Amino acid sequence: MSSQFIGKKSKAAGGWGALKSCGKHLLAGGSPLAGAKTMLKANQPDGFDCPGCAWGDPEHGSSFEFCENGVKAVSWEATDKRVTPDFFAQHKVSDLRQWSDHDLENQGRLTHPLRYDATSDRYLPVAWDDAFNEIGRVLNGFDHPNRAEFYTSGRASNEAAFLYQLFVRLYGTNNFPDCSNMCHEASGVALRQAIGVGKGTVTLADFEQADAIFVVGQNPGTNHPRMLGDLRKAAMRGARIVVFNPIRERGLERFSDPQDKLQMLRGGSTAIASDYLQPRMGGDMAAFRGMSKAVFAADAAALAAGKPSVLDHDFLRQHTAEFEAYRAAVDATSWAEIEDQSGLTQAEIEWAANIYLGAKNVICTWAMGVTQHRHSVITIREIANFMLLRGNLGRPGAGLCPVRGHSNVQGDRTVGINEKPPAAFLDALAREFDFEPPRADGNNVLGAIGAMLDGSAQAFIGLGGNFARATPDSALVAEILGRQKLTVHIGTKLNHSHLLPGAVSFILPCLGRTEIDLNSKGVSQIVTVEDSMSMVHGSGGINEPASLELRSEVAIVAGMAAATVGSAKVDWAALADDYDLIRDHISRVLPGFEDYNIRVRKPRGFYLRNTAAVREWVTPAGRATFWAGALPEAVEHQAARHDKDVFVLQTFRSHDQYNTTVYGMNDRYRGIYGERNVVFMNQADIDAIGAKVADRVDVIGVHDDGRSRVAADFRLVPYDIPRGCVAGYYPELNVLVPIGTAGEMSDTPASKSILVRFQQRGR
Ligand SMILES: Nc1nc2c(c(=O)[nH]1)N[C@H]1C(S)=C(S)[C@@H](COP(=O)(O)OP(=O)(O)OC[C@H]3O[C@@H](n4cnc5c(=O)[nH]c(N)nc54)[C@H](O)[C@@H]3O)O[C@H]1N2
Ligand SMILES: Nc1nc2c(c(=O)[nH]1)N[C@H]1C(S)=C(S)[C@@H](COP(=O)(O)OP(=O)(O)OC[C@H]3O[C@@H](n4cnc5c(=O)[nH]c(N)nc54)[C@H](O)[C@@H]3O)O[C@H]1N2
Ligand SMILES: [Mo]
Repeated sequence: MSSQFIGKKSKAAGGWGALKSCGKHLLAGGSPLAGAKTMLKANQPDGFDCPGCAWGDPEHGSSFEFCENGVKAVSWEATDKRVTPDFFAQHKVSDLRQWSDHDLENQGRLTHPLRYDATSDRYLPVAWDDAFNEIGRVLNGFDHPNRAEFYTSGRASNEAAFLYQLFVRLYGTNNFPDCSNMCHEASGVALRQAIGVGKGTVTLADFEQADAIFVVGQNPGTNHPRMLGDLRKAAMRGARIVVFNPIRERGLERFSDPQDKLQMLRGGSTAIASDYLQPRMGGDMAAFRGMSKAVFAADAAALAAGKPSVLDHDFLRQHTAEFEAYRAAVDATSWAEIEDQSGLTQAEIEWAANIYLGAKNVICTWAMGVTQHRHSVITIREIANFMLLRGNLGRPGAGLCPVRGHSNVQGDRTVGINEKPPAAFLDALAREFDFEPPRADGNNVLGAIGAMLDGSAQAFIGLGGNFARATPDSALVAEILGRQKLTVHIGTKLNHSHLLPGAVSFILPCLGRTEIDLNSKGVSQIVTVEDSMSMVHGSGGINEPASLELRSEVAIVAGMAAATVGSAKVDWAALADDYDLIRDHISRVLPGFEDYNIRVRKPRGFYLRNTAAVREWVTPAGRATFWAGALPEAVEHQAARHDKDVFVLQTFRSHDQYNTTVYGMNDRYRGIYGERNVVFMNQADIDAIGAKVADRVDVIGVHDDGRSRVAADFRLVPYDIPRGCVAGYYPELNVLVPIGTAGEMSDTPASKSILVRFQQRGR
């Protein structure tokens, strides 16, 4: 069996490999000079916001924050390749459905609005107004506005998202399935419960003052490369960086910063993680409970020795609720339970707790390795519990930091993309626009899938994204999208969701972040976005649009809205022609956005006040609140071990992809080349199932809900991962993620804890 796709792992993240890759991607974009110029304007005060990730921008620092994956995201959008009506004349939709994710998007930018023609099975060009009118006609033909689902992917700007939610609420529904339902939903839910605000409490400046940074369930080397620069600086001044990750991720081990010329010349690199713990998947809550237990034990020992307490009693007394209940819950949790569920030893956990105790200021960051499990909400509550013990919240150098994914996913939520909108927001909207918005909760992603499945929803409108590939049970979702009466996709590049047309179906191509957005007076417009650190800033494109037919997301939303709900309450055309007017509305609807138009034009924009960061607690108790529940009875790896053939699978990202966008077939940091159908497995497990390295297997879902799930023809790769745990790439493995097994209280698909077994092919 050939295993040529398994090669060397990069020695360190970043470095010359990253620069080489940048060059390649800038060249692939077409004119290299244009590509490089475009990159120089990314995340600069007078440029565009990088569509890569939601990590914050430094206030001072180099004029061009280098980031390999930022380059890929930008050159993928700023490509010279085009998907014109000719392309669709050549290819039937049913033929295109056989293409890979990579091949579809790699055809280039969509150029014309298109309508599906069932007779020829092709997309044909359509006039914008005809598309809008037809969309309005179908939407207005339903017996209830809840028949339609309005999805948002987190690239949409604040202006587009605000207008979209206004349109949809005027139409009459809160059906806002949103990519964050599959992403950081658990962080929002848990943090609102614990500290009264569903966002992180730190800014980039805090990373300069932290003595210890805990990085949990996150792979920044690939997904937030600019974060590595901040971690490296922290490591170099002696801060401890403690990683919790079942897999040894190269980018967390060593990083060679391309901004550091000397290091690049010497071929050196900086160790990032000072301490690397490998829990079993889903074991983080137990690990944090164990660290709290160790902190309480250290406190008891200190007091017994006549030394001061290691807890921050002033903070606990003044600012928290339920502390004693939490202490009792920790006491009641045994080390045996903790070790079994976390997959770590007491000694390892005590080691990490000692780092916490030795640090004055601690930051804890996390991402999908924490949020995409069944028990994510209580895991994040436990992280908050642990951080509260020593008052690591609301002071410089300390705090909680969920690292967001999409570049404006946080902003979209802020401006109203929310299936459970707060009453105060709806009240403000009602006042500003003089209408009665719907009050009943709408559907999230899983709710929308359920509604499309049982027929209660019959229309899908997507503001960006790739719903059919990003969602769980993707084969099923593909089938139900095709059953809709209306499907509309607003996007920049062709993807599989576009190829599942409903009875009436449109692809509406939009401008990307990098492109100039001119209004009727020839003035270029800016949009705004919010990063993970609650900084809101402007973004204006610099490239000529990919086609003269393209419209901005704002203009497309305005066009659909005018045709559907009319312009009596809102002058959609005027708003689309002057985004300042949209921002004026936002500034009157949302607290914190006063003088929006003035403040977003300042370099780096402005900071949205975060109550928890200044120790104001908007919780029912009026204080930061401990959660005093028990550990889950069993997480997946515990449930799985009763059957030696069952494994827990996590689905993550390779270095060459952006969610469902597959740039290339390599994953250099993990040593995989030219292949994506792989499963990373402990060598002992490969032996135990009687297989060999690079053997071909089918991965079979074993969630017990009567649905059969198979991902066919994957190859086994030995990897440093705990036994019983395996990993592979999203979106190829989404056929295995069950819609019925979701996060408790977050309803997030459990994409990091899927139960599977393996069937060797040809046996
Ligand atoms: N280049 C690039 N950048 C991106 C994206 C992209 O696809 N490509 N996607 C964007 C988006 S939308 C998001 S949400 C973020 C995603 O950023 P990440 O959360 O870093 O994304 P994943 O690749 O899913 O990686 C999850 C990590 O969690 C670990 N993990 C899995 N299960 C567990 C567990 O139970 N416990 C612990 N402690 N760790 C676990 C995995 O080994 C892996 O290292 O990145 C954003 N940025
Ligand atoms: N198994 C598994 N499933 C997952 C995850 C996982 O880790 N494992 N991660 C989940 C997470 S964290 C997320 S955020 C979701 C992501 O889900 P989505 O946000 O739905 O997916 P993306 O792949 O980011 O969307 C890519 C498409 O967006 C369009 N696009 C790109 N730029 C723009 C733009 O500027 N405007 C518009 N209108 N469209 C644009 C392009 O047409 C492109 O094809 O997937 C989730 N699904
Ligand atoms: Mo995400």
